[in-house]
Amino acid sequence: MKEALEQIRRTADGLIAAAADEKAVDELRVRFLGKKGELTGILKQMGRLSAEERPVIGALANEVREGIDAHIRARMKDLAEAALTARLAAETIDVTLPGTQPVQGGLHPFHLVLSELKDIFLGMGFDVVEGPEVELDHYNFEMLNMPKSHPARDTQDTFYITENILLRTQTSPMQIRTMEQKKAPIRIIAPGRVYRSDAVDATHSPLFHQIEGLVVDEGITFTDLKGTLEVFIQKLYGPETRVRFRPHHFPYTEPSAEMDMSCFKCGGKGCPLCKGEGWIEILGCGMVHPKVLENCGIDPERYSGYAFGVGLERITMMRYGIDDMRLLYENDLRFLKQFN
Ligand code: 2NM
Repeated sequence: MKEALEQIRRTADGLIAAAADEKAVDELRVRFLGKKGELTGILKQMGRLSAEERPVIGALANEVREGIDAHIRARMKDLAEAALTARLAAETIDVTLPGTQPVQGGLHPFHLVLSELKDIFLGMGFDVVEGPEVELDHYNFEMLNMPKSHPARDTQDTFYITENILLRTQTSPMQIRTMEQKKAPIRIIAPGRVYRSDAVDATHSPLFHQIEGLVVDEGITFTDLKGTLEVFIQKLYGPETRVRFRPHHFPYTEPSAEMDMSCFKCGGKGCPLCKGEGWIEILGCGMVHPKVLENCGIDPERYSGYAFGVGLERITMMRYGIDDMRLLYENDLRFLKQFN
């Protein structure tokens, strides 16, 4: 029996030392120390021993049990430590690895050109005013010398909400509101969204953007208009750019004109972009009609003013050589990424 106990001790020690993980060690605990284990099996046979042998074998059996138990605990501890060390090694963070670059956004070409344009006019002493896109017929048409019979008021061209409320077709209602409130002197630009009932194509959209300018003071003449707009275009497109004015008609200005700029592509020689003309139409302008000043409570005998309107789509497309306006609305990242 003594030999059997020694045998159990040797076998157990060998197996415990070789166990690969905590689960294997636990299985050995059951096999050697459990209720139906090998050691218990030996102890059950103690009854057969003589009175002299029993305490000796009993003591040895206890020693073997404690030895195996201590060995199991020590092995468990080692395996747990090894597992933790392995896990820490596997989960180590390499702080020297390059980080993930967050996707960098950028400004829409409209915003880039509008900021430049605002800077130019702020530099010349203009203020920027903004106002409602849903307007009264009164401000959008009536006050601008476009009576009920005027063709621009056709429901074919204008989005009406009710008979008297509509989506503004230009930003001039803001010029009217400003003249009504501030009288004179005034130097403002009014940028913003405007709406017309147009079908979408390469040069039209029912929603587009306009910037209108207005100057009202004593002694303002057409030369002020010409000088200011020439400086504006040269700051936006380069100092070599030339401008010319052609007579035109608007109900709210008299005289009225359209301004062309020398083609930024060929410099005025004539090319496919300017259709061989050397000139590109860029904006509408004129001296504020005396009736419009009067409508706003400004005395046209004392004050005069000039106004202009320019399409943000048009100047943005020319600034960057964009040939289809739809690109500006589709928000395709492959397009937008080219501006940052
Ligand atoms: C344009 C062309 C010419 C214009 C006129 C006014 C106001 F309110 F003073 F009468 N605001 N904007 C104007 C003049 C707008 O857009 C092509």
